[in-house]
Amino acid sequence: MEAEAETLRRDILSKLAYQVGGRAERASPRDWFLAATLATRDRIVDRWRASADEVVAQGHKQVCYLSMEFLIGRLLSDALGNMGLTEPMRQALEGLGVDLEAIFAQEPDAALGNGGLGRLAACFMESMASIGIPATGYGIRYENGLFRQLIQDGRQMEVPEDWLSLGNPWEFERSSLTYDIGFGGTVTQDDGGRMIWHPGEVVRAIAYDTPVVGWRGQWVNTLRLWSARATDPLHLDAFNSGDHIGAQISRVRAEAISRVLYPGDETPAGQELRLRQEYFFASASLQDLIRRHLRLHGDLHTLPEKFSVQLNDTHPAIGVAELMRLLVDVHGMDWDAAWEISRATFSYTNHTLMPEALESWAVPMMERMLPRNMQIIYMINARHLEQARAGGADDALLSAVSLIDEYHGRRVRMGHLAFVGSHKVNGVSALHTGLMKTTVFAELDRVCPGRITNKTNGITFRRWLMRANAPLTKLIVDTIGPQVLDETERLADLAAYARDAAFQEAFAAQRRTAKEALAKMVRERTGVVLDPAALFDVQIKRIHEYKRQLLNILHTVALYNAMRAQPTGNWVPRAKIFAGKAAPSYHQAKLIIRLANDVAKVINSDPTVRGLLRVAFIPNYNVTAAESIIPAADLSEQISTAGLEASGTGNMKLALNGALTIGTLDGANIEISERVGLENIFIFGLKANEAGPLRREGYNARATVAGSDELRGVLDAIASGVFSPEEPDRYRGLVEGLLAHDNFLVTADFDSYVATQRQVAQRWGKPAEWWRSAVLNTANVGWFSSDRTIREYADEIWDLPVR
Ligand code: GPQ
Repeated sequence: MEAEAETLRRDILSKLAYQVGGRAERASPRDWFLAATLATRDRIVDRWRASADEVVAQGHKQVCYLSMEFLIGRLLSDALGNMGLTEPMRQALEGLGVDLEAIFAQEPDAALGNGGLGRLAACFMESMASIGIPATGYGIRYENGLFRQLIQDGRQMEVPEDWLSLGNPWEFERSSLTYDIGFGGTVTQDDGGRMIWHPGEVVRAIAYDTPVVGWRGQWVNTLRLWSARATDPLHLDAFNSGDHIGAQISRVRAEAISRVLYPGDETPAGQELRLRQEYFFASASLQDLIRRHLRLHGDLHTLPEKFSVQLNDTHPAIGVAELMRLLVDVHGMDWDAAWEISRATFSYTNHTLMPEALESWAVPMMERMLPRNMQIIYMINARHLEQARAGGADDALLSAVSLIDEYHGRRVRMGHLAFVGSHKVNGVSALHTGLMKTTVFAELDRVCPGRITNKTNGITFRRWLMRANAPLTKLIVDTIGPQVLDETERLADLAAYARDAAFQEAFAAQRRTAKEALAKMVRERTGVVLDPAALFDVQIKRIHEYKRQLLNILHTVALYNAMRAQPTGNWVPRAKIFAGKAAPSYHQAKLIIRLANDVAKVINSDPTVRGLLRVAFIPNYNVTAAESIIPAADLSEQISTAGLEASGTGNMKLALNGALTIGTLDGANIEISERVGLENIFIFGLKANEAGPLRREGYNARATVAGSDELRGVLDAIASGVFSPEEPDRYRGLVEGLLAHDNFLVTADFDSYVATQRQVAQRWGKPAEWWRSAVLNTANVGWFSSDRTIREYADEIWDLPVR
């Protein structure tokens, strides 16, 4: 260890001098971060090469994970932890008078994703490296990731995040690894009948590689992100004749492709850019796949034996048509062979059933932007429909399974394209997969039976327990031994200590420390003072109507009303903690953020409830913030309308860290409840088989409200301006909307939610019972490791032996 720290120290100084160009006496924390990261990266690179060499030597099958989003967050602490270098690095920096935690804090949070879908991709990358599955994550190197959220006067403001502005020490630019991506133009046929596409515009994709090191540093995979460049960046004539901006127009147009994560798609221009992004990264990744396969194995007919391509949602689904184009048009394969190879290579993960989130592209736009791919889609569809008809499908069934939606102005259904082009299609929790078979993909399931399979999501315990919560990890290791670090199912051994008073005390003490740290962070960021002894009631996730932050706010107001009516009652002190971003164009979600902040302002300044109730909205929720909030949460809010949350993964992180869940029987909550036991989780509300029909048939909120004094009191307070005295009507529309069409059944579940929250408070009042349940949560969620999820993908989808 000492020797390791000493070599690290020397390497850091050398990096500082020769790569960062700094001097130890004058180095800024940022300089130290760069030098320390470069020294760490060197140690990963050797194993990276060894992993790559082994793949070549052994001819291993490999995974390509195609995802528009990789919400990776900070990497240094993760890489050091997996390499077993955290302590040597701490010592090395100490010897230089530098604090490791301060260096960690220098790293920008790489937010190349929006939420759960992107974070899942990041957890999967880490698990594949940890298990030793050869894999490449393919995505886009956005110059600006997810926006930074500011809360100003209670409202969300978005400012661009520039994670690359000070350089990214993790990545390697591969300037010679480039592919040309065409757009527009025309299609002709040559004498031999081959189709030739003459694009009207060509954009170049350049690879940037980041190593992804697994647990114990045994295996290293690659995250390969594409950046867009113009092939002809400057029209020199125009520039020299004075048109300095016009001369660069093609560069600006090309580079827009990798400029921002999820550009607004409200406008036709926005939709076009989004489709350009999707095709750009799918085409570059598949061209790279073909090059790699040919180099290693020579013959494209063996592609599915050597590579599996996982489509993370429909964002890369255009890849189905693109691989056909590459195989047939570029590599001269016949259609049927190409189709068989393509389908055996692809599989598709669906992450939502919500109709507005299912992608479809207008046929005229596709024809204009991707004329050859559109022809191929027609060809795929013709054969698919022919097969379905031969299997006995009638016209109604044919129109339901067609890749073209003829009812909404001719659109390509990307979910259908992904489904038809894949050999397996998976949902992300048992409930979600079941609903896929009875709702969105019911007809496709009839026509292509046996394709749908479940793969319940998971999370990497390295980041979400070992790194985010080192003190709890230490307690666990001290109690049940270090094997748990390698076999997460061993957590079950903790169950024996659930009633042990000394263990409970240690568990609670650890949590107390985490809560003090969070209280400090909340105070610094919001000015709100939280009492670490209060019950920390936490809802952290994207702000979305179906996730029902509104229901939580209504409960907050109900508590406030009740406390004010009876200030000397026997109340459990609570801190309601919210965090999350709303899509910039999602007005209703932004209004909910504003309401949470307005409610916080009034409650936090009311002396009647001081010491009883506090509300905080933590701005700019991201992976880094999650790492400090999760270890401090007592109660985890997972309260989506049943049937609408595909899985959830925050629910797993919070339970793993010992929070009790209050939740609906939705997504993975169901599987969590089966594992932790119904006595250790608070389940409430309508079930999916009740909520679904109610939403479809039309639910009458007014009748419910008329029957609940408590709910009426809450809605009246909000509608009449109690929380917006400077603008009393601010939330009148919101409340009236809820009464007129409560799409997400907030009012329907209100009474049940409030009653269940009372049970939460009662349990909190009996610490021995609360901590027993908390320990049993940690003990029983070992199955939700993304290592388990990835092993299931490897076994049942990728046909890939796990070593
Ligand atoms: N999810 Cl469709 C996203 O984060 N973004 C999306 O665009 C879609 C889904 C989430 C989903 O809402 C969660 O329930 C899942 O746990 C998560 O994907 C990962 O599967």
